[in-house]
Amino acid sequence: MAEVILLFLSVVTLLSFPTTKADYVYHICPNTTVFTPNSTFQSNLNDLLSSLSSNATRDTGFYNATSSRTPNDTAYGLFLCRGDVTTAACKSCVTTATSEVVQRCPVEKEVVIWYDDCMLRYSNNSFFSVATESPGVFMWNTQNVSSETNRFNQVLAASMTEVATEASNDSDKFATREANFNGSIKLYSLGQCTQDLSSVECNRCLKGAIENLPTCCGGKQGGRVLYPSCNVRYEVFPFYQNSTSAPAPAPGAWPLSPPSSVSKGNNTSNITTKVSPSSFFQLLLLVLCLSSALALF
Ligand SMILES: *[C@@H]1O[C@H](CO)[C@@H](O)[C@H](O)[C@H]1NC(C)=O
Ligand SMILES: *[C@@H]1O[C@H](CO)[C@@H](O)[C@H](O)[C@H]1NC(C)=O
Ligand SMILES: *[C@@H]1O[C@H](CO)[C@@H](O)[C@H](O)[C@H]1NC(C)=O
Ligand SMILES: *[C@@H]1O[C@H](CO)[C@@H](O)[C@H](O)[C@H]1NC(C)=O
Ligand SMILES: *[C@@H]1O[C@H](CO)[C@@H](O)[C@H](O)[C@H]1NC(C)=O
Ligand SMILES: *[C@@H]1O[C@H](CO)[C@@H](O)[C@H](O)[C@H]1NC(C)=O
Ligand SMILES: *[C@@H]1O[C@H](CO)[C@@H](O)[C@H](O)[C@H]1NC(C)=O
Ligand SMILES: *[C@@H]1O[C@H](CO)[C@@H](O)[C@H](O)[C@H]1NC(C)=O
Ligand SMILES: *[C@@H]1O[C@H](CO)[C@@H](O)[C@H](O)[C@H]1NC(C)=O
Ligand SMILES: *[C@@H]1O[C@H](CO)[C@@H](O)[C@H](O)[C@H]1NC(C)=O
Ligand SMILES: *[C@@H]1O[C@H](CO)[C@@H](O)[C@H](O)[C@H]1NC(C)=O
Ligand SMILES: CC(=O)N[C@H]1CO[C@H](CO)[C@@H](O)[C@@H]1O
Repeated sequence: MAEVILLFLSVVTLLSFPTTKADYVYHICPNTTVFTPNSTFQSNLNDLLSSLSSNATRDTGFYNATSSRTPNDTAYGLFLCRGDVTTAACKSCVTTATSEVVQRCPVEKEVVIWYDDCMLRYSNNSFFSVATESPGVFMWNTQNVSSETNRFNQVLAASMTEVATEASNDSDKFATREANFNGSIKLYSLGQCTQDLSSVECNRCLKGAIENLPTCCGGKQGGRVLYPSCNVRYEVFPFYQNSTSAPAPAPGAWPLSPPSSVSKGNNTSNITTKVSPSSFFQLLLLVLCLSSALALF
């Protein structure tokens, strides 16, 4: 199969207002590996999800679990909350994820679902401690960097390198960085790995994600690369809570953040070739359509 399927959709990311409902971002569950309804695997999966959900109050924001009746039908899973979210927000996000995932992926064995505040992953294959960088989801802020693009890229690259180093060595595998671009614009960067990874694996995963930023998000004011084992994001507005300052993003500086776009793909080089001007144009149309559809609600 030489064709990589690119899926496009639009999501509206809101500034981090406290909301009760978790903001869904994306999910991936190929229908190539499915289980039989009411099978042993399904029972194990149900146990796994309730175990993850009941452990969502842990203050590390991470938990991995295994559920096994017979050796062949083991379900492996984990959740990871963004490093800055409160325990209450983490619990709420994981609760939402564990209940919604069975609707979005009712019979699939290999699943990753991302929300703004957390992610949930499970599989019938053991995946703990190994950095998984595929499949990946790319998202970018549709606003362009309007001037000094080269210097913006330099500030971004420097911030991301620091984030990767710091997150790899952090006990929670999470780091953020705030950098001045100029007097009026700051760049906010974030990187995080699942906590089952070693420093070395985490660093490898983050570096791989960061290498994709120019491809997915070059020239954009914001971007994200989401992998099953790690993720990075940058924006020119604060999208995370800074633990050392009051969690009150200045709403005047940047209005509601614009829609982001998502593209999913298997392999970087193929993404590069697939995001051609024509598909980018279709993407813009789709973003516009979906944005207006979302505006109806
Ligand atoms: C899997 O998904 C593809 C594309 O969404 C679809 O064409 C195919 O019929 C699905 N296969 C099964 C077994 O559901
Ligand atoms: C997981 O499921 C897939 C597809 O059903 C199967 O090929 C694979 O062997 C399973 N893995 C394990 C460890 O049983
Ligand atoms: C699975 O179990 C549920 C409840 O036990 C039942 O309603 C459903 O018909 C079963 N499905 C299959 C495919 O056996
Ligand atoms: C995690 O979940 C398991 C299974 O539901 C439970 O036995 C365990 O006590 C939970 N741990 C915490 C810290 O809630
Ligand atoms: C588990 O899988 C192995 C080979 O994949 C098979 O020989 C064995 O019978 C299976 N056991 C059960 C309980 O299904
Ligand atoms: C961003 O730049 C691209 C190419 O330079 C252009 O096609 C697009 O319309 C610009 N987007 C915005 C929102 O200005
Ligand atoms: C900062 O950069 C932005 C975008 O390049 C530009 O619009 C703005 O005028 C700059 N501000 C200052 C004080 O240079
Ligand atoms: C982690 O910290 C140690 C010292 O505390 C340092 O030697 C090492 O280079 C750091 N690793 C990374 C990946 O930054
Ligand atoms: C948090 O904010 C303080 C002051 O506003 C700043 O000095 C610090 O660098 C910020 N920390 C991060 C991780 O962005
Ligand atoms: C969680 O992951 C670690 C590897 O990082 C593994 O050793 C441990 O057994 C896993 N815990 C469960 C309950 O599967
Ligand atoms: C990604 O592509 C590789 C070949 O380059 C293939 O083996 C793998 O199954 C693909 N993964 C997915 C999730 O499509
Ligand atoms: C997964 C996939 O489709 N990979 C393809 C990416 O593109 C190269 C050529 O550019 C192919 O050789 C790969 O098979």
